[in-house]
Amino acid sequence: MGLRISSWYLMAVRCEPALIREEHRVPMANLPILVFSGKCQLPCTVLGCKHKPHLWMSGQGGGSGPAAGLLPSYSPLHVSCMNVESLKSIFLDKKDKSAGSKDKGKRVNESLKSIFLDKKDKSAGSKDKGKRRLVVKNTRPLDYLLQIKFLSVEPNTVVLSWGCPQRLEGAESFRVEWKSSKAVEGCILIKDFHKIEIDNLQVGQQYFFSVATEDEDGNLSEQVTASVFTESVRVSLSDVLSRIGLEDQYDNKLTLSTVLEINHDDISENKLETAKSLPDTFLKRLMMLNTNARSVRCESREVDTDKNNDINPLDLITALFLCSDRFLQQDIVLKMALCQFAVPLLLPNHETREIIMNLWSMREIVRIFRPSKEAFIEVNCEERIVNSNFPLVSFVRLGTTSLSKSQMLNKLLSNANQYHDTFYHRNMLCGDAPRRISDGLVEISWYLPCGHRSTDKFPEPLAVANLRGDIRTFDKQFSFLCQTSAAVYIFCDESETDYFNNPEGKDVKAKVILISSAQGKTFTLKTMTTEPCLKTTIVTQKKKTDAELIKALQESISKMLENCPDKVSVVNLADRARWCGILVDEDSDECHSAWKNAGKITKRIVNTSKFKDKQLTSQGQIWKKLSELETESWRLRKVGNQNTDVYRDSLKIKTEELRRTQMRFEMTSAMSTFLNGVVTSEVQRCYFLKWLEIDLDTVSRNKLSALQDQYKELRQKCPQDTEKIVEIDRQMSVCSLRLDHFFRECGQLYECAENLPEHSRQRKTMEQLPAQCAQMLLDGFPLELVDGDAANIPMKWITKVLTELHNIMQSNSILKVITIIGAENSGKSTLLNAMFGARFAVSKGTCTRGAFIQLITVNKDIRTALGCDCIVIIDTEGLKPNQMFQDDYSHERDKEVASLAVALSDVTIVSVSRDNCIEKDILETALHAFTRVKNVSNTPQCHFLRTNMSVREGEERKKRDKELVEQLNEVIQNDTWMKKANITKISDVMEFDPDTCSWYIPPLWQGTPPMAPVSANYSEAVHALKKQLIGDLKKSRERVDLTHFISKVEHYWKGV
Ligand SMILES: Nc1nc2c(ncn2[C@@H]2O[C@H](COP(=O)(O)OP(=O)(O)OP(=O)(O)O)[C@@H](O)[C@H]2O)c(=O)[nH]1
Ligand SMILES: [Mg+2]
Repeated sequence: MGLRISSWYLMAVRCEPALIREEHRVPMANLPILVFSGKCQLPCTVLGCKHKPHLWMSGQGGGSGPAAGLLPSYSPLHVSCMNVESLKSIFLDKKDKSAGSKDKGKRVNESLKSIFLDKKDKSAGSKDKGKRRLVVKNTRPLDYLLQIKFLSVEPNTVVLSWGCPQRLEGAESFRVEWKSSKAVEGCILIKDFHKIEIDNLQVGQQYFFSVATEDEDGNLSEQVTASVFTESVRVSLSDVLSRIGLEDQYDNKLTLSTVLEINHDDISENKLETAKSLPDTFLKRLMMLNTNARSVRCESREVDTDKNNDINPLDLITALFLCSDRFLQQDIVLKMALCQFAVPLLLPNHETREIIMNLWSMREIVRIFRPSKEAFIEVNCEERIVNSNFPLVSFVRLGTTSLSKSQMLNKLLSNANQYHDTFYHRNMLCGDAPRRISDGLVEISWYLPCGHRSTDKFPEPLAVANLRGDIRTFDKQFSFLCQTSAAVYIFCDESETDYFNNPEGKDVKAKVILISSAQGKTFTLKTMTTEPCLKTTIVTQKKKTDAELIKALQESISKMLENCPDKVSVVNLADRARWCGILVDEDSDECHSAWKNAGKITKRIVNTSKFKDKQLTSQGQIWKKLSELETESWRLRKVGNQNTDVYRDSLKIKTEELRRTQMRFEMTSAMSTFLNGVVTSEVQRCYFLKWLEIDLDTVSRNKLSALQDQYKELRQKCPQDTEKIVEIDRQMSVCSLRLDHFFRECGQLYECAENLPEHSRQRKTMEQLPAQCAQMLLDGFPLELVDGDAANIPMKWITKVLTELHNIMQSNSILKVITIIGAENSGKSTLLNAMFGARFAVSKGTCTRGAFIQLITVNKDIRTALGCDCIVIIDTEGLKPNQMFQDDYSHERDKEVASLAVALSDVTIVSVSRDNCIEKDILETALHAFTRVKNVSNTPQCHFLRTNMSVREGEERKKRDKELVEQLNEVIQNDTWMKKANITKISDVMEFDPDTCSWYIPPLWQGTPPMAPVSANYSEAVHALKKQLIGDLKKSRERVDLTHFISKVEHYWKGV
């Protein structure tokens, strides 16, 4: 045991309790303790060492801040077995505090010397020390020293506490001594505290700990002694990671694009045979929004019945978070929230002993709900959850409990007839397996009302946190929750309440309620106060059953909600976390500077439409006009009797004139900030784009959300009122502002840049842009292929981006294409996102305009089997059956886009409709899209899809399939245009087998949103469809690479 202070350069020590960063932990053995003055609110790096130093001391020059107080003559101070609290108690001699002189430094040094008993000194039997330790004068009985308690016992560390001697008066210290069966290991004197953490112990060894009091004259009381065995198996983070095959990912983080890669599991039946397949299986299922994703266990366990060999899903999730990059973490959290799984708020890292708060990871969650006030006026709240201010209610436990806290919480938060396992609990698959790395995890979830009294458990929203593990071991997490929650509910046994006798300066803002159980049989709710002393007040009678307890909890929370509790947002929680010494996931330079850059753009936006006019000048009317001229030169709709060549020439002259005007536009400040944000390192660019996406959503949401509601309502209630529908559609287009608008601008600037002087800075930047944009596609961002507002493809730009992509892929860019077309707002984008983990925009009203592509790479192992290196997914604008006729042919856009998508695809999905009424119209429009490209492309494989529809197998299904074929034939027979094109049967335009290619996708939600998770049936259907589509791709023989794809895009777009 190395109790050793190797040098004595500590000067005037000026620590204030509030400034101690690691309040309840011991500085790890062999770590230097640096002591500074001033406040450290943020985790910091000192001398290249991150977050390790926790003590503060004024340096020779005084000053404040982490670096300021570092002693120039500092050399490592090795300390073991020393709780910061105790060190603090030594330093904080009240008399010393007021002083500030060299003398004080001396005194402290002396004090330190007397306290840290070096092992060498001990063994040498230094006369003085020997005396101090052996002379026991005035031995007092130990009745006032309560029993020693072991708060946590780990392989190398033991935390013990002892009672508070009631009869002790004045400053008296405790001498704690410990020895193994072999020898005395260490001894320490501490003051005012009754708890200590001792580390560097041997694994699986018996230790004897004794505590005695020592008065100012060095008189010792009798000792109280207790013994304990340290844990024999050391299960470290790396052990768990290597068991599940993530050992390399701790340093080399998993990324979203590797997770989305098409691999073996997508083409064959995947069997979960070893623990190493657990992460992949969990992630694949989660990406498909499978609510059973967490229930994974490897099959080999059937022979192996020892539950200790199982991996607890909470360990799996913790490991995955520790091994994923920030962007994958964000995606995991988003998908977990859609599945209504609780998400990690405080993530422990047992290796580094750091706790990380997830704020960035939660930034993408947006929820729609209806609190009582809004329910009254029948409007929804749509909010980004990290910014929402809700009361936080935390649930923790002291000791062990017979009932599952998490299961209890699930029952508490589930609406009637809609039970859902928000928190994973011990009665679920592998939920009883030992938790090796996830104790100390704090998860968060939200209860959000839908505005119906009969359904809602609580009329107001609330955030619920759940700490895994015992509060005695996870004091930091517990303290954080006590400071931030409106209420903390503590599950504990009646016999354990003594624990709260000693609050140790905890800052408790929350109302604390004990759920006190008598041997796990009955439960009583008691409010608890610790100031001035522990006092509990019973608030409920004894509850015997779970149902009774849940009712009592529900009443207790409802009452709290009625009393206007303090509210807090996740963003506020992060501020508090920093203060408590918890790291926050977005505290990195890259994230912060990206946020600042994005803010430079968004803070000047007052009106989105005006912003577009002023800052995104190259698009808008001029690009629309250019597009009209360009498409007219291919389609010749208005040529009339004119000579086509002459007509084309006249269009060309007008086009060139407009381009010249466009070129004269100056680069705007918003665009130059945007370009700075994009032309940079990959990580920084991803942060920037995500921040900008979030900020743009914030500035446009209110107006857009109301329009989307109106649009949806009109579509459902008055579909015949096309004039109004078109007007709202126009307004949505005017006020929407997304990343796509900035990339559109890039496209236009790029097309103009070739006319800029060769060495101009702007031209140079523009020339880098396509490669950055190609990398963006690889990072999982979608790219706009057809601009939905101008109904055109910026051909030069798209060509360059895809060529760059081809280069990045080192020419291994053989691709196959899956396309979706069909009824608007029928869940097409939602389906693609669930199927491939894509990020296509989804919204309540109409949303996708034009067409977007996303790239999914194929794992090297199956490239030969699948016959391609990547898959391009094309999401298209919904087909509008009753569109108003407009002069500019914009009503044709959806059909043109659909035709292009069909022509490019190997497999096409046609989403028929969620509302049966317009099914036939959609079929007709879809068939037209196939007809247009009949002669220019191969006939693609086609799947017809009805979303939001549960159809059982058997007779019902057969009947429906038959109806579909009949409808298709009917359309073909009655359609004069198709007749003219010589189409008489389905197989003339597509490959379609009604037995395998017609699909019924069950409703997305299981129950009533916002508390409804995605339904397991939806996810299963999506999974089956994905397997089928990939099987189809395998069959398709065509081998086209990106360069060829580009020419196809141009060819078909001009031809449709
Ligand atoms: N109730 C219910 N809602 C769904 C279902 N599928 C999708 N949605 C919701 O419907 C809305 C529209 O979904 P999108 O995926 O944007 O539909 P889309 O077909 O891509 O829409 P457009 O691109 O505008 O044509 C979203 O709010 C989805 O959450 C479903 O099966 N049931
Ligand atoms: Mg869509």
